Amino acid sequence: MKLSIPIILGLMMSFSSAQMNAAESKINVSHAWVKEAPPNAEALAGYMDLQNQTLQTQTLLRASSADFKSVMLHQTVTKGGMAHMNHTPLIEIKAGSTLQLIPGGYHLMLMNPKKPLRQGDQVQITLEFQSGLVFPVIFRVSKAPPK
Ligand SMILES: [Cu+2]
Repeated sequence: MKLSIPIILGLMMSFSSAQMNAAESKINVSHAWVKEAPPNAEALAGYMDLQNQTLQTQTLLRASSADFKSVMLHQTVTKGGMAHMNHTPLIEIKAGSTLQLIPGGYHLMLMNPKKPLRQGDQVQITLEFQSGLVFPVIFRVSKAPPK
């Protein structure tokens, strides 16, 4: 028993320092999903939660995917009871905060899917941030937001 304690402590310490290193340089993405659309839809919408675990504002500049002809950053704004979609050049996530891309707000506009996408399918979308962070995210196609 006594012999195993330093080993456990060592494991715990290396685990927490690895987590801290990741937290210093990471943006955590969760609830990444694409809303299922009718088979002939020219555009689908992608949503996710972007948790900025870094100490700086992170700015999403671009998204791209081999599964679509193009990907744009969009924002839905409601004016006088009418919803409009605007192209937005960037999406900012403040340090230590979470920004949600959700129906009625920011979203990824996914143009011309290269194959039919049904509930349960997955697509990979690469996110590019101003800081130089670039990483792929797996989005699940679904009729409704993930829980
Ligand atoms: Cu849009």
